Amino acid sequence: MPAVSPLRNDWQRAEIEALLALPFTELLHRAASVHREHFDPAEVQVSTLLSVKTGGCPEDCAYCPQAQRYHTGVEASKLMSTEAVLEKARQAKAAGASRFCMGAAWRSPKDRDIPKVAAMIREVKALGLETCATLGMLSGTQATALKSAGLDYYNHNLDTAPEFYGEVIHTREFQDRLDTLSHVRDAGMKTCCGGIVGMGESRAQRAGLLQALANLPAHPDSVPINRLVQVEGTPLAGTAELDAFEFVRTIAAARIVMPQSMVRLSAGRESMSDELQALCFAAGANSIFYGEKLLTTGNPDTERDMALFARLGLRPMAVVETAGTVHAGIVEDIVASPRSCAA
Ligand code: SAM
Ligand code: DTB
Ligand code: SF4
Repeated sequence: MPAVSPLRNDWQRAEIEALLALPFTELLHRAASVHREHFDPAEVQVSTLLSVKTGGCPEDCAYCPQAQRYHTGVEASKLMSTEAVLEKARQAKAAGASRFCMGAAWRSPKDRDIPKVAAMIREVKALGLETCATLGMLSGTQATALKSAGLDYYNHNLDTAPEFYGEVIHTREFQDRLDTLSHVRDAGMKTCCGGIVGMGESRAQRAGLLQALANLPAHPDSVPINRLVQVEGTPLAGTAELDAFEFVRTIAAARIVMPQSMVRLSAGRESMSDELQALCFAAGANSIFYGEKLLTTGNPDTERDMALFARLGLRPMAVVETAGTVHAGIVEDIVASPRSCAA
């Protein structure tokens, strides 16, 4: 067996299904071993989210409380001012976040929105935070403009397996997502790309999501695994809840198929016990969203997270400035060997 797991982008569905079907402790052991090849398992990257433009979205994503067409009680608001965003970013930094992610409930930004978002990015970056944005579909020109403003990461999820996608979203195609990701990579930004589980998909379809992520031209730098937050008024409210061990299995398989990526334990943490979160960290999750709110729904409060880190002996990953670029502390060797696959 090689000392370090090779980076592959030729994963077969059956291989990932076989991982998901391993005895639980064997799967965790394998994932934990892969985790240690590239990371200090005591370090967790910490990102804070802010909804800079909430609600009123024209899309029909069946999980989303911000879609205009569902009656979820989320009120639509305009794009926040740069000063208001900066205040939140300062608070996030003071609370210990290393990355600040700005989300907008857009299908895609209008060209006239880009300079406003670019100003936010420039100023947040000047605080010494890594920057991330999630604004919907991007054109190549828009991606380049955001990169020039200093955007480090762009979050755009595949959300689910290609064959389950049509059950969840009808207003844009799976291929549109691949196209945006390709614009983001071409502009030289890092990709944050994952999905949601617990939407009624099968285990084979969870394997399909992981296969689609791992077989992208480059593994996403960051892979958010969201557990569906069921919001009253959305079509997915009332979906049978995913078994907790199945969720941990998904995290473990993500760690194995994308060994150098940050696997983020994302939405859904608020309703998870500390013990379940600990299992996720043991299975190779090494990133979280931190702060009382995600975009419109709740997240554990910072005191609870800090207490959990202390109980588990985990540390927030530091941010170090190198040659004008901000990198998470322990990823220097990864920066030197990007996650493009040899194949
Ligand atoms: N509008 C942009 C877009 O769709 O790309 C950016 C924001 S959107 C809210 C970002 C991601 O949040 C979605 O792709 C989805 O994976 C996740 N998300 C949204 N609602 C969620 C929910 N109720 N539970 C879990 N994840 C959710
Ligand atoms: C991601 O994968 N999860 C985050 C972030 N990227 C933008 C969003 C989760 C949203 C959960 C529902 C809400 O708070 O509105
Ligand atoms: Fe709109 Fe994004 Fe929500 Fe879909 S996930 S409805 S695109 S805000």
